[in-house]
Formats: sequence, C-alpha cells, structure tokens
Amino acid sequence: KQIETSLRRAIELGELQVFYQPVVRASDLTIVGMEALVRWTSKELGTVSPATFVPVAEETGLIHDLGRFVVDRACQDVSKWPGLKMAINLSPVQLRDPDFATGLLEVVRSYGLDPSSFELELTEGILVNNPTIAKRKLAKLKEMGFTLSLDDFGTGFSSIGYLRQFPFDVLKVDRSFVRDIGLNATANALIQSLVSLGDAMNLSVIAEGIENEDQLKLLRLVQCEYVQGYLISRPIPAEQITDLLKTVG
Ligand code: G
Ligand code: G
Ligand code: MN
Ligand code: NA
Repeated sequence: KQIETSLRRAIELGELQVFYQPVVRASDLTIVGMEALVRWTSKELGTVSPATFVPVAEETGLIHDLGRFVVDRACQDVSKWPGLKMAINLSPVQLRDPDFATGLLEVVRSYGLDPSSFELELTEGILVNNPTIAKRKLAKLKEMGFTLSLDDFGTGFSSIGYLRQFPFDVLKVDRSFVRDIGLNATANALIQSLVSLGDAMNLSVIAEGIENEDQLKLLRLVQCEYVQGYLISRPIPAEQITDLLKTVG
C-alpha cells in the first residue's frame, strides 16, 4: 500500500527513470540496440527494484501510466541513436487494454518514429490465459511493424510447437541458462540447444545475463548472434549510452 501511494506520486512527478542496457553482436561486440529498464529512487523508500514495484503496478493498474512513461522516454532517447533498436518490456496487463496497440502506434508516430525501431519484449505468461486473443494482439502489433521478442525464454512451460504459433521474431534466452555455462557438459549442451532451436524457428537469438569472458566464448562457439549482460554493460542512463556510442564509434 505504501509502495502503491509512493509509486503513484513518483509517476506523476516523473520520479522514475529509464536506463538502457546495450545489446551487442557476439562476434565483434558492435552495439545493435538496447533494452529499456525502468528505475525508481523513491524519496521515502530509497531504491526500489522493478522486480518489486512492477508487480504492484500491475495489481493496481498503475502499469498503464508507468508503461506510457517508459515508452515516451524511450522514444525521446532512441531519436538520439538512429539505427539502433529499442527493446521495451511489456506487461500482460498492458496488452489486456484493447486500445494498447493503437495507442502505442500513435505515440511512436507522434515522435516521428517508425515501429520498426522498437522491439516489444513479452514473456510466455502473456500466452497462457487466452492464446487466441494473444495471437490476435501480437499479429496486430507485428502488422504495424513492431518486432516481437519472447523474453526469459526457457523458463516457461510452453511447448515448442505451441510457441511456433506466435509471430515472434526474437528469442531472449533467459540468463539462468547463461549463468550455468561452464558448470558442466549438460549446461553447455542446453545453451547450444536453445540457440539451435531459435535458428530452426528462424528467430534471432539474444543470450541474456552474460557476465564473463568464458560465457561469451561459449556463446560465440555455438554461434549465438547477440548477447547482453554486465560483461558488456550494466543498464545505464541515456547520457552514458551516448558517451559509449562515441567511444566505440
Ligand atoms: O532491470 P531489472 O533486472 O531490475 O528488472 C527486473 C524485472 O523488471 C525484469 O523482469 C524486467 O523485465 C522488469 N522490468 C524492467 N523495466 C520494465 C518496464 O519498463 N516494464 C515492465 N513491464 N517490466 C520491466
Ligand atoms: O526479465 P528481463 O529479462 O527483462 O530482466 C532483465 C533484468 O536482468 C534487468 O533487471 C537487468 O538489470 C538484469 N540483468 C541484465 N544483465 C544482467 C547480468 O549480466 N547479470 C544479472 N545478474 N542480471 C542482469
Ligand atoms: Mn527483458
Ligand atoms: Na529475461
């Protein structure tokens, strides 16, 4: 309740921030895009993790305003970095709004941007309740030109056959699989399988949460195309992304 009250005010006062974490090509580490991640430093509560306040926002309906804030910020910032793809996390609750897709398209256009600059990250949770409706909504977003990515891949319980019915473009392999790289042969084989699976389904694959060189080495070996993680960069404010782009060219 305390979180709800503070969060409501934080959204109104613009107390939230959006950080960005680069996504790079595994082979040469060139930056191809970034993921927008909301951050909150509350006057009363200090730093609150999105893992804590996003669920509260979902329960209270504040996620709609929060999501709108993130999209606005992401639009303003991506304009500074032409050619880079902006990934935005969507909550299933946002997608439940029947006007969500139309509204999102309007916002993106109002900044003079094209939907093809955006990748919408969804988790399997979005598919479980009403797959028929979910399929229709995803198809609509895709038709508008948004790229769709399946986040936290490998942690859900959907079958591969089931996932194939949805129009995803990108698989984001969950960081739990990356964390286990090098622990044993099974963990390495598993990562390889997930990357192959993405290839077989004609999807781009991004491995999340890479923290060390050994993980990067294995991901290159199994020809995972894109990676993201603390080894490359933590999520950072927009100004630091701009600096980073200057130094790497
Ligand atoms: O950035 P961090 O690892 O602390 O994020 C924790 C969780 O919060 C992750 O599951 C992430 O997807 C989620 N999250 C971060 N930013 C957003 C956002 O803007 N919208 C939604 N819906 N979830 C977010
Ligand atoms: O659920 P989602 O994949 O959107 O969550 C992304 C979260 O993962 C963000 O909160 C981000 O801060 C976190 N993250 C990004 N890179 C790393 C990493 O290398 N290690 C760990 N432990 N977390 C990471
Ligand atoms: Mn994500
Ligand atoms: Na993830």
